[in-house]
Amino acid sequence: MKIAPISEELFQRAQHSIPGGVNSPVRAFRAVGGNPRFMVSAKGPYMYDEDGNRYLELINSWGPMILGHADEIVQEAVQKAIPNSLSFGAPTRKEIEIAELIADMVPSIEKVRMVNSGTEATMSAVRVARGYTGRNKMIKFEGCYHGHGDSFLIAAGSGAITLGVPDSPGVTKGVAADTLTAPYNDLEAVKTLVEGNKDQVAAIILEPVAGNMGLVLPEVGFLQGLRDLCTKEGIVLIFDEVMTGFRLAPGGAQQLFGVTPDMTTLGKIIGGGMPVGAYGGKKEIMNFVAPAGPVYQAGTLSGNPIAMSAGMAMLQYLQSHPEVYTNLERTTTNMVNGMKKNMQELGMNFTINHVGSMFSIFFTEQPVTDFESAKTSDTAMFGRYFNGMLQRGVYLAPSQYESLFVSTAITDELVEEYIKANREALQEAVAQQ
Ligand code: HOZ
Repeated sequence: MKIAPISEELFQRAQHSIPGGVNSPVRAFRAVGGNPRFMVSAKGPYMYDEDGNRYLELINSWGPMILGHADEIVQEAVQKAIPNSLSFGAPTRKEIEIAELIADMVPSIEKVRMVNSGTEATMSAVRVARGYTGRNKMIKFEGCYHGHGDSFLIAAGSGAITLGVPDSPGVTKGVAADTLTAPYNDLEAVKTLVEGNKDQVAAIILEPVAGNMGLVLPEVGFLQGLRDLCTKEGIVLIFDEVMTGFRLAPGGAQQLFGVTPDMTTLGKIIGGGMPVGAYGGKKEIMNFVAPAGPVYQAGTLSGNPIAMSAGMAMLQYLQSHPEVYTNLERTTTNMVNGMKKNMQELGMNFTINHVGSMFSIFFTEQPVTDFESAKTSDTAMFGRYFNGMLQRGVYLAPSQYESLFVSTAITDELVEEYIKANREALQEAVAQQ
């Protein structure tokens, strides 16, 4: 049984100086009840909190820690870079090297601009698509989350759904009018929107595997259908691969599914745990970005030397170790199979969505293919299950509407421990019904 009085005290204290006590909403545990744990360190598969509790963890900083925490390869690269100053605000060789590496790994990217977060990447990519096409509107999908830029906070996933504010106050009517939304996996709905807004749609943006309404996979033909539609209508197709980039394959979901967008946004793994994002794509589009072209975008800390060193070490490792992806797939499949067996034995309603090293459990009997079906999950059950896992030393995403991420630090023994904790936590959650 994990008790956490120091974390509780810190959370109370944090309320006075930080909105809601946290710097990113999902961390506040509001959707699952209880108080967030305040972390002090992490190594390999474990995080350690202020109270001395250890957690086997499945969020991995929401994706970046694909090699587990405090991986030596990334840490050494950072340590080597630190003595040369933390920031220059002037170009470096490392920025060229990482741009070349990204272009080599990600099928759609010929040129790339480094930024500081996934949010910056998506905001900038849509601006470039608008500048390039001379059109204003954008299509996004219900339950997809592309960071907190104004135009994305319409029918948004992640913390926005978790807190019940998918359409955030503070977004002007004008911005909202330029954001059109369609259900995920509904190609016909997208065609109707495009038809009804002829020559006005600059971009279609989506997570090629959605990870912010829980994990939702693209149905066969959906990505290719969008690709064909965008080509026909002169619309810029943007894959938001902030979560899936370098995670589902060295070249991301676009490599896994064999569909190449016009632009791609990246984050998380690309920084090896440092705050990095990037957007890139075809040369003819990226040449619209200042100073090559007229679409303005800039950043004092963009291409930061420490962040570039961490990212470079991470990406080089992943490119030269393709077995990472087969090993992660095997580990995750074992976890998923163990969970399915547990839930079948308990006679529970469930759907588990899984691809590569990402998965989500939904407590519903129906397949989860979009935001509407994701919402049929029993979120009260999820909250009890989450807390049962936490008490058994397993840290999951504190919301139904997130994906879990497996790292290479999860060994076969840890898979067994995880499945055992899963069984006990489910039994408890069912008994508390
Ligand atoms: N919205 C992020 C995951 N989809 C959560 C980020 C965080 O709380 O760190």
